[in-house]
Amino acid sequence: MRAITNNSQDRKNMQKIKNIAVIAHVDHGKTTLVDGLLQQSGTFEDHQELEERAMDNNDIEKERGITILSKNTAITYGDHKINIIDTPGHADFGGEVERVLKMVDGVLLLVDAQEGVMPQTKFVLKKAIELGLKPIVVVNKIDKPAAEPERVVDEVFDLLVALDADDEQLEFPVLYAAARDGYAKWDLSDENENLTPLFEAIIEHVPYPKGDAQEYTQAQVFTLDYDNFVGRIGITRIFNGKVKKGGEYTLVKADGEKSKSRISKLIGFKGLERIEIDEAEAGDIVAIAGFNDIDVGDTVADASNPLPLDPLHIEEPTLSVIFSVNDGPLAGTEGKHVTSNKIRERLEKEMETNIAMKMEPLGDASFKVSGRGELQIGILAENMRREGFEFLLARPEVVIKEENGVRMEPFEHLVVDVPEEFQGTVIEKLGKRKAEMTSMTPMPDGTVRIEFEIPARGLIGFRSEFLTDTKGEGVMNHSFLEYRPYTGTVESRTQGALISMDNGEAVAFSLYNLQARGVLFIKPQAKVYNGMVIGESARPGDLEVNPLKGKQLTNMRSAGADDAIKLVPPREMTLEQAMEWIEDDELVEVTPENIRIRKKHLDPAARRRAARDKKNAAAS
Ligand SMILES: Nc1nc2c(ncn2[C@@H]2O[C@H](COP(=O)(O)OP(=O)(O)OP(=O)(O)O)[C@@H](O)[C@H]2O)c(=O)[nH]1
Ligand SMILES: [Mg+2]
Repeated sequence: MRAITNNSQDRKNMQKIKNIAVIAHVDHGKTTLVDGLLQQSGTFEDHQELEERAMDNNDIEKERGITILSKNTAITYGDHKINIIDTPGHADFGGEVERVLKMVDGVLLLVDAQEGVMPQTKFVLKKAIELGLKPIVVVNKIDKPAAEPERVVDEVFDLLVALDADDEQLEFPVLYAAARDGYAKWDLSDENENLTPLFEAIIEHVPYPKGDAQEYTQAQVFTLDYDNFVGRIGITRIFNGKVKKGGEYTLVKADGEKSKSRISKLIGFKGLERIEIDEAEAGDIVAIAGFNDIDVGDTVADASNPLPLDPLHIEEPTLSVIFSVNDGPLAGTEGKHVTSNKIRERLEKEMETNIAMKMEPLGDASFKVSGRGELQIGILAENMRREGFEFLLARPEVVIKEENGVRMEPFEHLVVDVPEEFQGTVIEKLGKRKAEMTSMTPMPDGTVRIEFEIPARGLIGFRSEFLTDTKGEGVMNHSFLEYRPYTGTVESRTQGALISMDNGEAVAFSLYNLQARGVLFIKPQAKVYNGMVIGESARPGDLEVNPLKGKQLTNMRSAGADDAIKLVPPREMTLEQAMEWIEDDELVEVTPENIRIRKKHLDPAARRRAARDKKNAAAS
């Protein structure tokens, strides 16, 4: 039986909670701002040192300096508890942002005072506006010499108008900040002091959570975690009612399936720590253990009257890559987990926690993994190789949809910033990839900002070409726009591959001779095999070469002479670069120790046959 209580009376006793997400384009300073908020809230004891970008706590996040997974923390400010969710800014992890926006009542939208509104600023703000959230705009990095904070505020305003924001959303508060230096202020002429103005803005402008602690329990899982002692943990936002340690609840899955279980452990957040608690109520964010098959999107509901919340809908993946078992001659020599079963188990596990990705077994020991972009899929592959997996990756393909009998493909919004002298080349190259220019603006630092709409297919493999064409000075950013009718053939790599015709170890003498043919990917002594790609040819069309041809078999002294040979350092590609580089008839071989590129058909005769078949199929 449920006690009948006076609601307004109870509201007063409810903890004062604010739930916010920090959203922005990549690198605009979200995680750094969260550091500042953690530090200045007094959540930490004086002797506790806070690491830089403390929330980016997994290995790849630390190495690359980017946020991949959204994470939550809680701070106290005066008599308020503020739950903060730090989100990733890279477009490929947009799904992380989408799912957490439903868990908060307000957002801090950060915009770099120099870069201004970028593709992912649009994407995340659009999602926030659609959910009716009112942003607090934080113009960050105002310390940068080329900062133009006023221009940036205008850009945000124009963007909100373009996104059909309502009047209330258009009256967004604006603060000017340097997250790294730990201050925010209402007026550019104010002193640089601390983040107090931002704390106050959060308390004033973010609405209190709407739920009711006396209602039937409804909490929704937005992130999963794992603990060796208690097993799967669901991080949930409680929308109504209470959750108690030891209490029995019903877990309602997205498909409506129900199961009952007890909460074995209830965990609250405080700064970077997790603390065991006995009870939490509507409005709060807590972690729940005790449900073995808890998943993202599930509702933890009252056992006597389970009322599910809407499942989390997020945008569909736009890109897919086929993972398959390594069947090359070096298979199993470097990895621990190499079988189809192991790969399937690992991919299935990933799909449970990552609702922005999908996996489809294709039979013949291969699996189609779909996500938002090469980086998202590349990071999964990178994590797997670190765990000891070995596998092959095929060229990324966009996810094509059929709508009312029309073939549709994903389009992206692309923004490039390039020094003026390179704009001609970049526009020409993008034209070949079916991009349409939508605007061109000279920037204060002498570069030109050019915006395009481009089929996502056209972007595959473009980044490395772009960096070469702009001598590394160009900056490109893109994020998903929408599905549009299919645009026909898009130009891809023009250079052929240099293919090894033999098995063994590469010899310096022979690599030296091959350097004139193109750019090599390998060093002397690298293991090579027949059909492995060892470099990019300077010309179109593949070329079979022999990287083993040395003189050391006939003349001992040449081994010493080999050391004296001056070789150009090879082009070492990251997993994502390799994935973008390859063509349809090539694969990336990923092992814990190496990233190699190979032809799908290792045997030259089979390769020629496949090429002929493909040509005939295209002609008919
Ligand atoms: N000049 C300047 N640099 C800043 C400021 N705030 C952050 N940065 C720098 O900007 C870079 C990116 O900061 P992060 O906090 O990782 O940015 P982020 O938005 O969390 O990035 P993602 O999570 O990858 O989207 C780091 O090198 C920071 O030191 C600032 O106020 N001024
Ligand atoms: Mg970050």
